[in-house]
Amino acid sequence: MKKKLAIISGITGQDGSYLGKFLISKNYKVVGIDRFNSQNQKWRHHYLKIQNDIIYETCDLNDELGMSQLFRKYKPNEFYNLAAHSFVKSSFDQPLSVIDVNAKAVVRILESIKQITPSTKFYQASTSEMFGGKSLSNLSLNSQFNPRSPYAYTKLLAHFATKNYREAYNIFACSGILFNHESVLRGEEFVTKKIIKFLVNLKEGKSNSKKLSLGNLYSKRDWGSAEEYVTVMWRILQNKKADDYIVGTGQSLSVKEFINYSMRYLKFKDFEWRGKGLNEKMYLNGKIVISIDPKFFRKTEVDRLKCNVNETYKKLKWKPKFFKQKLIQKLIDDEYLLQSFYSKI
Ligand code: NAP
Ligand code: F7E
Repeated sequence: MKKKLAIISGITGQDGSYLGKFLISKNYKVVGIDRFNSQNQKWRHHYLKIQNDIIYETCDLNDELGMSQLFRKYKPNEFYNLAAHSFVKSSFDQPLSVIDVNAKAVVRILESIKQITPSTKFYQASTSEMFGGKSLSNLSLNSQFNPRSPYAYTKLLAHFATKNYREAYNIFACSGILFNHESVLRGEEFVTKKIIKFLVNLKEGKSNSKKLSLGNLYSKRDWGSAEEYVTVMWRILQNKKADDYIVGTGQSLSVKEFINYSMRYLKFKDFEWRGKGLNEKMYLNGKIVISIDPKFFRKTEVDRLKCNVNETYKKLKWKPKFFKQKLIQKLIDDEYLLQSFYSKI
């Protein structure tokens, strides 16, 4: 039987790397879109040992001609649009370039599908950030959107464009509204990776790890596993009908709770939090190890996000295995494995 062909944009990122690995294991031919300067980002592919199984095509998502040529050349069965400016904090500093990649480029891809390969199934990486979130209740597809960053409002445009191409042109275009999902391959600017890498180094007595500065300790996130969530992206495109989906764990933790669980799993004793607001600090054996730096605060924060997991289950017949302590334990165990992998090469 002929292999299915999938194109993944954002192949060098956390999700692109895990999705590439998963689709290769499903016997797909995987074409990954990287950028000219992506070379140093291939570390994830080396770690997952997939670099020889991916056909790399270098093309910026904003390169309209280059992108449309990829559709002509490969006529993909599936296209997973994972490329994005994905860091919420820095999206405030460069809103116009965020609009280009997170919104306009998505409409161009949908146009290419419409004009060149209308049977290509399309997955759009939508996000729980679109909800904004002051809401206390669990978020579902019917919840109100209230984007609070350039990242979120550009993703919302792409989300509605995906829906519109589905309804107006009958294209198999789906959005997965995914809540935060983490892994050892997460970029180091994101809070879970920042905390876990610091604490593991601290535990191991590495000299570069004496103190960590963080922003808002009290925002709450519904954190799941990236390795698990990429399998859901694939499931979404295998369903009979194109639709939108919401994917989370139904559990949320504050940044501070995330740190406390991590400290306990790493068997740190004698740690305590003292002070309030900008003066809040964590002490270990009497010494400050975590403090607050306002430079990590967002101009407009999303205070809490929690998914209505019943909706995830109802529409996808899928339940997450990793959340709360189990997720944190995996992130820490995997951080040790990653560090040991790199110490040997
Ligand atoms: P990530 O690690 O930051 O990866 C982003 C990818 O986009 C990288 O491969 C990056 O390439 C690529 N990219 C950025 N700008 C590009 C451009 N102009 N042209 C081509 N490629 C470009 O993000 P992730 O965590 O894997 O997330 C994957 C997708 O899911 C993103 O769209 C994100 O917004 C969305 N999402 C993520 C989460 C989450 O919790 N992880 C939740 C909901 C939605 P380089 O390596 O060259 O920089
Ligand atoms: O922040 C707080 C910060 O940057 C999480 C992206 O994948 O998930 C991700 O977006 C929370 C925020 O992720 C620091 O203020 C405190 O409340 O890890 P983050 P994010 O902004 O939730 C969504 C679903 C996406 O779609 C995005 O692409 O942690 N926080 N102190 C901090 N955050 C960071 N980065 N650094 C700190 O020092």
